[in-house]
Amino acid sequence: MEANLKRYLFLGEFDSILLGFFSKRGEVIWVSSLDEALNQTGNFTLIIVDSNIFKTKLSSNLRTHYPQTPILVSNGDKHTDPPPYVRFVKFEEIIDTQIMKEEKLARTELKVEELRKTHEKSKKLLILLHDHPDPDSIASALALRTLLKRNKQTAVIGHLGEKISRPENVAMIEILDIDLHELVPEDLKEYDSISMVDVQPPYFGDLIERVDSVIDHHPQVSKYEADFQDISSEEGATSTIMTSYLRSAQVEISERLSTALLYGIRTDTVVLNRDANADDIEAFTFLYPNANLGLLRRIERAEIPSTEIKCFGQALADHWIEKNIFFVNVGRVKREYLIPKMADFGIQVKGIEWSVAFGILSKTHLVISIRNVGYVKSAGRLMRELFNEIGSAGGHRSAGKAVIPLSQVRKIVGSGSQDKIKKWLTKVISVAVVEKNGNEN
Ligand SMILES: [Mn+2]
Repeated sequence: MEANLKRYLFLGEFDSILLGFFSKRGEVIWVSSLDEALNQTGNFTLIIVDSNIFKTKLSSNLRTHYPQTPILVSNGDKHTDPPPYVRFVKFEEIIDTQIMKEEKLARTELKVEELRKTHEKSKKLLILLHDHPDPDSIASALALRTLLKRNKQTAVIGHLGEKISRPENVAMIEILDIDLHELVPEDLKEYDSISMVDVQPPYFGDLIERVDSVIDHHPQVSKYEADFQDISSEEGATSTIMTSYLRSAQVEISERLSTALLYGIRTDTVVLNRDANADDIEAFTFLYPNANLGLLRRIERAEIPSTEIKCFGQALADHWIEKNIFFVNVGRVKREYLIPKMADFGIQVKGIEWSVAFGILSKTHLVISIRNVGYVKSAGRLMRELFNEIGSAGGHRSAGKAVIPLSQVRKIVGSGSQDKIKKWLTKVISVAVVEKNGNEN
């Protein structure tokens, strides 16, 4: 007998499918009584007992006779007081979960077909990101390009707005060698098809007349036209949606793309902590073995320029706490990322449930970044409710952001003085947060 041949002893009634699965793994011996089970020669890899005949006494008999063999009890309900060496396994459930997964992927493949058709005729496609591209949006764009079997020439990844500044994002672009184009509105004419990932048309106001496809995980806020729309707001990252597209279409995911998507999921869900669901975890687990963790570490360790350390110090000096909300005025900044970085910092302060950081960017806009601890999930909604009328606002459940032109701010507070802005924001945000807590309790 081969040393590594697996032998399975089945005792009781079993579905032929289950027996079939095990016979593919090794030798199956199927008996109907305990006596027969105890009369076998040789050893077994595993003993599987039918739940209908399972009794503690029966398992201890088997245990005495085959002291080295673990015992599984198939299906049936969990025993109230299971003997320590017996595992209860619902085989039907395991198979059911797998079937569901395959079914989901098969259905996703139909979507992918539709998406591919949408852009089929395009000679020059634009994959458009929001104005401040983050790892999730960049990775999703790369994934879409791969999914559509296009290259740098036939599918350009671009964004409007300013050059990206957050050190990790700059590092991601450099280390993964991603060609991200800074566009101005006139450039849009060059493209015969537009796809938006990680953002939806209303974000751009009236700037973009026609969008062919939209793939996003932010909640849908208003209606718009697009041939293909996939808004899965239950997912923690657009990268999760794109990973399922690639898997369902059986497209090979390169090391570079795996690394990018993994980083996208990591950052949007703060290492699977914020707004992550089972799909995010599944996508993460799938990508992990194929990603380059060395590159990831280099991206994440991106240094903050020493000249900017001073800004952090100055900003922190100007903080206050009102109703468990941490506020910090970052002041005038050249690079926007300092503001969300400070909001991230504030949420770590003991006893804090919300953290708000704001500052004035390139002398023209007030940028507000907000975080909450997670169980009061409505940061994006809060930002929209408060600031949508006067600027652009939105975000996830536990992280939100608003960008408001200073001209609008002046209309409300009378002047652009930082003192007045501080008072105004402290008031509107603390009132809204208290109201929200009231509603949800
Ligand atoms: Mn995202």
